[in-house]
Amino acid sequence: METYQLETPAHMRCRDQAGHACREAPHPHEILDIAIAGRFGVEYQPLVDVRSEAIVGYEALARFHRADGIPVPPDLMFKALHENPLLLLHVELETKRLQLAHAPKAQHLFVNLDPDSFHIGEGIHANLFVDLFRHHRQQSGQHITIEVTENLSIQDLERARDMISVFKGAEFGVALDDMGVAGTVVSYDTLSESSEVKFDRSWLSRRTPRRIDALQWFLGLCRVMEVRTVLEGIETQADLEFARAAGFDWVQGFLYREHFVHWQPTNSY
Ligand SMILES: [Ca+2]
Ligand SMILES: [Ca+2]
Repeated sequence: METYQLETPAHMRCRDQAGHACREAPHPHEILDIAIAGRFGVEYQPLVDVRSEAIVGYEALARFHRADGIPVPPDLMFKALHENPLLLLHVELETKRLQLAHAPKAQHLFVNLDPDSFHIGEGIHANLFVDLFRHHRQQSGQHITIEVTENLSIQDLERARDMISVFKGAEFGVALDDMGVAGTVVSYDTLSESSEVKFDRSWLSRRTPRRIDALQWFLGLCRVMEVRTVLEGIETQADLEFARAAGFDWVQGFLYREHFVHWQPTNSY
């Protein structure tokens, strides 16, 4: 399949007068069209080692757009898909296949997986997602880490714990995503089965002495438990210096925008 890698073209950007991306909930027929016609792409954001500043891997993020090329925010798309489990499964499988197939060459590939999708993908003998990721690992030799998606409800926590155990058992990495926001899945059990914890950008924006103390305590715990720490939302050199001084292992964010990799099917709009 023909591919190109570039920033979102101007005609595909949907912005209001203040320059923010549009936040209109997509109509059901748009959701169906996006899902069936495969109007989705991938944005790969580099994960960077704080000490060497080398790119050690990428996080694959799903991107969706309508037939006219206007992007649909992924959170709104997934919210709508949650009301249609089979459609959710279809979109998750198709987007993960693309994310694996077009992944930049790097030691690590991080993919996001919703515990609900994982649950729907459960078969009699195997799970569709475990099979998909295992196949890619065998073909590419790439180390795959599953990011446990943020903003889980209480009911989701049980499913998240199941998912973490299955992937850990199949020798995949597991990253707890968005440490710092409410509803996080972090506990002693989940931490002991994880390879990474990803701290959200609120640790950069709200730096009270109490929060810095709490951060140091948590980073120390991660070190003791041999869990790698990642700080997201790095935008400036000062953010990077903060991450370095705090002792994070890896960072991610718009400071590395020029190294983002985009994949989009050429004929999807
Ligand atoms: Ca993520
Ligand atoms: Ca995140």
